[in-house]
Amino acid sequence: MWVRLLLLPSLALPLLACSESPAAAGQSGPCSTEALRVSSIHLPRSGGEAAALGFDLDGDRVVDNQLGALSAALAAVYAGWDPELWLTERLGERDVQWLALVDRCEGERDWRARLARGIDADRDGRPEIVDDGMPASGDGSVAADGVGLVPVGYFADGGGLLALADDAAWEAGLALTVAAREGTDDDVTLTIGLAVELGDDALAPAAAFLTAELEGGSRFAASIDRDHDGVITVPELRASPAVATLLGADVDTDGDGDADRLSIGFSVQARSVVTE
Ligand SMILES: [Ca+2]
Ligand SMILES: [Ca+2]
Ligand SMILES: [Ca+2]
Ligand SMILES: [Ca+2]
Repeated sequence: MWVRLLLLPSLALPLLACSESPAAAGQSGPCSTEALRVSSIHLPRSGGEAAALGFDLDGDRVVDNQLGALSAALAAVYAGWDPELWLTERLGERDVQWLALVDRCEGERDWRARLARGIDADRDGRPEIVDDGMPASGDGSVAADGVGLVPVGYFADGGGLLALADDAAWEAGLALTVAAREGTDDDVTLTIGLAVELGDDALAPAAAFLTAELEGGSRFAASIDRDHDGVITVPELRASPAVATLLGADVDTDGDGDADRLSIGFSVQARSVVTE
């Protein structure tokens, strides 16, 4: 389906934003880059869905989606935990500009996918690319081994508390893995996996969410607030045994035998966009 989408853009997507370039030696046709803007996100709602949306990012034959499982667990405990809702709203209002760039050459199975951070400083609807990481590449349905920009702080923002356009929300995730399929209309569904650090800045919205739940009488949140000051800090969150298990690194991205990053897997809807 993906091949058909990209080889017949004039039928499927009349407004495709392709930049054509001449074929290089050994390639069978012109190459193009299609820019897609992420318009909505879907995070796992259950352990089973976390497994279904995850990839094996480090080649040990175990599907990796630690943060997806954590988000599903929080959604099961807290009715108000809905980072998917808040991030999708910000993507829709274009306060968060998140782009996927897909490179293909006609007649080739090889393709590459990048996950980029954009801004639209002049608000003309055409985003400027701030950072496009390193491409994931593959010769079939899945492209792997890239570095992708991901607004992971918004994934930890279950209550919509994060300041808009927060630079600290973005991280460069390793082991970027992407699968793509054409949707029912002009949308493309991308399933994405990568390995992030989830630094203190990115985790802060989750602490703020639990502080708000603490005020609402959550016993789980009270168990995390060790000094009983009514505020859950990031160090308190990391120190909680229940949370620490799910915040432990689970993927070995540099092959030294020790897990060094946290995996996340999810899907997004994206649509062609003209970039500057
Ligand atoms: Ca694995
Ligand atoms: Ca612009
Ligand atoms: Ca505290
Ligand atoms: Ca390692």
